[in-house]
Order: sequence, then structure tokens, then C-alpha cells
Amino acid sequence: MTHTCFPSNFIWGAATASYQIEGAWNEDGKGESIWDRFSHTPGAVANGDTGDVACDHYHRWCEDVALMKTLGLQAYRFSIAWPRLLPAGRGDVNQAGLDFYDRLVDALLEAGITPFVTLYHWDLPQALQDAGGWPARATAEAFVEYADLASRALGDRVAHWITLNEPFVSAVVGYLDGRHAPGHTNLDEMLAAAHHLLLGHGWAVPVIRQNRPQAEVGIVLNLGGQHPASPSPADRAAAWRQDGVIHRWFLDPLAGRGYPADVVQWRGRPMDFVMGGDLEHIAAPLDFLGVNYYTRGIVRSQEIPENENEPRTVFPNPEHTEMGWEVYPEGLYEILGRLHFCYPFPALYVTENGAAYPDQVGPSGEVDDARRVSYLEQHLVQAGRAIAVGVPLRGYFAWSLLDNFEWAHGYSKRFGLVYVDYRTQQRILKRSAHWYGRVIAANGVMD
Ligand code: GCO
Repeated sequence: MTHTCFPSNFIWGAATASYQIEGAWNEDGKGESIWDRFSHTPGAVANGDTGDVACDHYHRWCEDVALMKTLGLQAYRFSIAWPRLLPAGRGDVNQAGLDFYDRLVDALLEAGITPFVTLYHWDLPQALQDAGGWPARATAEAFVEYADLASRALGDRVAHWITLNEPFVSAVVGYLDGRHAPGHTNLDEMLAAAHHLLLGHGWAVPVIRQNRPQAEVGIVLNLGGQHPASPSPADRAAAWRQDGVIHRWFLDPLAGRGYPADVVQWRGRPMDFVMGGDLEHIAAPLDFLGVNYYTRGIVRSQEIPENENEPRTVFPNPEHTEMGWEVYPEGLYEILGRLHFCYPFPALYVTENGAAYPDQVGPSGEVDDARRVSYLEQHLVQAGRAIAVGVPLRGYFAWSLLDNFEWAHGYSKRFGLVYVDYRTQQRILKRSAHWYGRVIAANGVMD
């Protein structure tokens, strides 16, 4: 057994997102979001689940902060529901919404827990969607107003700000695949949405810094290596394209390199939504990049027939999570190394990492999620390896603090360190929560 130790200032946290936990979807003046609308659309979400109640965190935040304290969390990453602050997306401010986050931040600080605030984790005000959504440039302008409001209200106490969570998913899954709100399937909308998300981000960065000098400002991307299934030129080209679509389309403009020419050419669509100066704004210097890592992709070319391709040499590890995602911990080391050596971001955080398993409450009321413990442990060992080769990894956030609303899967997938009985709203610390508490206390893992 060896001990993977983390730097003494390493930050241990857990993450959630507003729509996934808060509930209270129409209380205290909150406006409708695209996820309210989408989840209320028959057939959109598994079992007809909605976030109407979710973990009822809006009413149980105090208990939830106490849970975090029990775990010894040093930081908590949560998101603000934009339509709670601005019910129509822009204009009139809902003071009750601001008060909720105000109390939450105060309670966290009181408990010695550093808040990491995500401004946008996918719950766009429906009014802005009705006016065109992210494919409309005006939505990026509205985002900056919202970022200004939130950072003015909380900036005296919140020093860590994340503009967007996974703009790839907002754009591609929301506007091209249609599996997420608003459920559209249009390539040109998707491309414009991705650009306006990045633009809103780039415009918001200096505004947040102005409201909170010395703030640490970053963005969170979903990242995970795309490996060719064989060394054939076709598979390598296909994997590089996937990498371009998922990673470089976002990383490159953020790093000041513009959109990747190979993907622009492959898409073959007009990019007339890019205005002069946009790319400079998108490249606003960041204090950190947040990495959400769950798995990798193994890419097989679809462009040549299987029997003309070279035999596969890369096979998935047999272990999968309940999402069907391969457990591939080395991928965390790979992506962190790549980001450090190939991109200029001064610091990195793992802003999400975790796994869904079919947890059950045992006869004596315990939840023995040994597989989640193993998943998390293996990934932490890889995070430790990355630090050992010089990656400036500053912290790690487990996804998620609580079982919650897993988007189109509804409540069928449990990612939490803490089990939630959705009937009674009882919270039960899983074995992984107790284990994580010990990791935090020891500032490392035994492997
Ligand atoms: C994401 C989101 C989270 C998910 C989690 C598990 O990465 O998709 O940030 O909201 O719940 O990743 O899929």
C-alpha cells in the first residue's frame, strides 16, 4: 500500500447544480427555466420525472450545509438558478431569489466551507429561450447582466466564480441532439449557441473581476480523451475529429487560438455569427480551468467499412458505471497532463468526477456503495500522479454531494455521496461519504 498525498493547500469539495437539487421550481417569484419547460414536456425525461421538488434543497439548505460540515468539505461548488434572480432573464430582480443564495453563502462561510459559484449550469430563463435562446447573440448580453448582478450581490463573500458549466453539453445536447432542454436538433443553432455561450463567458470574466477584485474566475468543460480504436489512419482521423468537436472547439478559442480550422472545415457551415473582436473577448485570461472527467471515448471510423479497417487494438475496460460509462481512471491523468502541457491555463481544478451506481439502503439503514469508493479512489490516485509530474491541480470536487435529478435520466441514476430518499427527503451518508471524509482528513488516499 502506498499513500497518495496531496499538497497542503489542496481543496477538497463536492459539487451540485441548481436544477438538479433545489426544487421549488415556481416559488418565491422564481421564473420558469428551459429545464422546467422541458421536464414538463411528456416523454422528455425518463419516468416523467421533473425537478419540481428534486432534493428540496431550496428548503433544506441548512441541513445540507450541516451534512457538508460533517463530511469535512472544504469547498462546495453549486450553481445559481438564473431565473430565480431574474425571472424574465433580464430586467426585474427577484430579491427573494438573491436572499436564498445570500443565506446559503453565509451559512457555508460560517461552516468554514469555501463557495465556488457556477453562474450557468443549464437552466436558462424560458423567457430568453422564447426570445431565441443561446443561438441569439442577445442571450450573451443578458448573461453578462446576470453575471454582473450575481457577482455584485455575492462578490464580497464569494471569491471563486465559474461562468459556464460544460458549454459543449448546453450547445450540442440542447440544440443538436435534442436530449436536453430546449430539445432542438439544428446544427446551425448549435454552432451559434456554442459561440454565444463562449462570448457571454468572455464578456462576463472582466465584469466579475471588476465586482470582486482578486476573484478567481474560470470555466468548466467536460473533457476526456478520445482514443482511436486502432492505429489505422481512419480511426486516428475520426478520434482527432471527435477531439475537435468536444474539446478543441472550446479549449482553443478560450486559449486564444480561435476555432480549430479542421473542425470548421469539416462542419462546412457559415460562421457568420462570429463578429470582429469576439475571439479576443472569448480569450479573456482565466485563473483556472475546471475539468469534469467521467470517462473516455474509443472512436472507430464510420467512414470506411469495418472489414477494410485495421483490427481494433483498444478495448474498453470491462468495468462500467450505471450510466454505461467505462471506468478509465488513467484518463484523468491523461487529460490533466495534456491541459497542462498543451494549453496556457494557469491552474486546474477537477470540478466534477464521480459515478452512478444502483445504490440501495441495506437492512440496517446503511448504503454500502463500495464500487463508488473504488471509482473515486482510483481517480484520486491518477490526480495525484498528475500533480507529481507538475500539473497545477488545485482541488477536486466529487460529483455529487447528493443523489439528484440526472437530467434526461430523471432520478434513475444516483451519483451522490449522500443517498436521498425522494419520498421522505431523508439523507443518508453512503459509505463513500464516510470514506471521502477520511480522505479529506488525511489529505490523501491509500492505494
Ligand atoms: C454533467 C453535469 C452534471 C451531471 C453529471 C453526471 O457533467 O453532465 O455537469 O450536471 O449530473 O456530469 O452526468
